[in-house]
Amino acid sequence: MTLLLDNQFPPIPESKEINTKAFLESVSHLPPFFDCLGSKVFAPIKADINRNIIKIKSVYDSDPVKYETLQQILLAEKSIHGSEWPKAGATLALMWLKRGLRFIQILLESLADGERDDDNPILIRINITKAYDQALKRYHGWIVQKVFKAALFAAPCRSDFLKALSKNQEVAEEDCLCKVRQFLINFTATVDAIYEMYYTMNAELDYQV
Ligand code: 0SG
Repeated sequence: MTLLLDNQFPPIPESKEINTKAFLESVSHLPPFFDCLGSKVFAPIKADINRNIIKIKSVYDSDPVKYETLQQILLAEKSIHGSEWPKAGATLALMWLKRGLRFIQILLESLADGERDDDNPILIRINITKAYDQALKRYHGWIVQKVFKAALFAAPCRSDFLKALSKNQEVAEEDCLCKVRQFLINFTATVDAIYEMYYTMNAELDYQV
């Protein structure tokens, strides 16, 4: 999988300031992963995440020194956008992207923790639903919740998902989950730091789409 096993997120420093260039490099491996999931239902999700990344990248590319860290982007945009902020620019894109990242984190944690639906142990719907309920549902109105339900039924079964995580090679489940746990260390620290930054800077919004 181009997403996980070969592309660990870098560790974050004690200051918890996240380097924008390194972050963009890490998240750039997420969209291609959707092509391994085997259904066109995931195309809008891939497009949404791609749009978030492109928006953050275009701000960064406009002045890599000024926007060296994600914190610097939020601070600068707060003064640039005035009363529109935080519903503007890369701040808005990262607000949504971090929710998708939290979804991925919870999904992987749930799989690594061995959570299963005893009635349907070959499926991962229980893991996906847990991630959705905790990371995204509160921000979605009923139409988008219906899109989620469609995506849920198109989701690959457990073995195919783990295979996709392993670059479509057959690997022992426990080996794959071991790598997932390793991946989650820096990934979770990064997502937590972004959430903390939004909380500290009062940049989190609670509306539904
Ligand atoms: C095994 C895989 C299972 C997958 C299950 C998928 C579950 C998720 C299904 C949800 C489907 C959501 C589809 C898209 C929804 C979008 O409407 C929302 C809101 O999007 C934001 O809206 C944009 O992202 C913003 O873009 S911006 O860059 O230009 O700023 C902006 O347009 C904003 C509108 O703002 S407003 O003007 O109103 O202020 N997006 C989401 O909810 C994020 C969905 C992320 C899903 C991540 C799933 C990852 C699956 C990974 C599997 C390993």
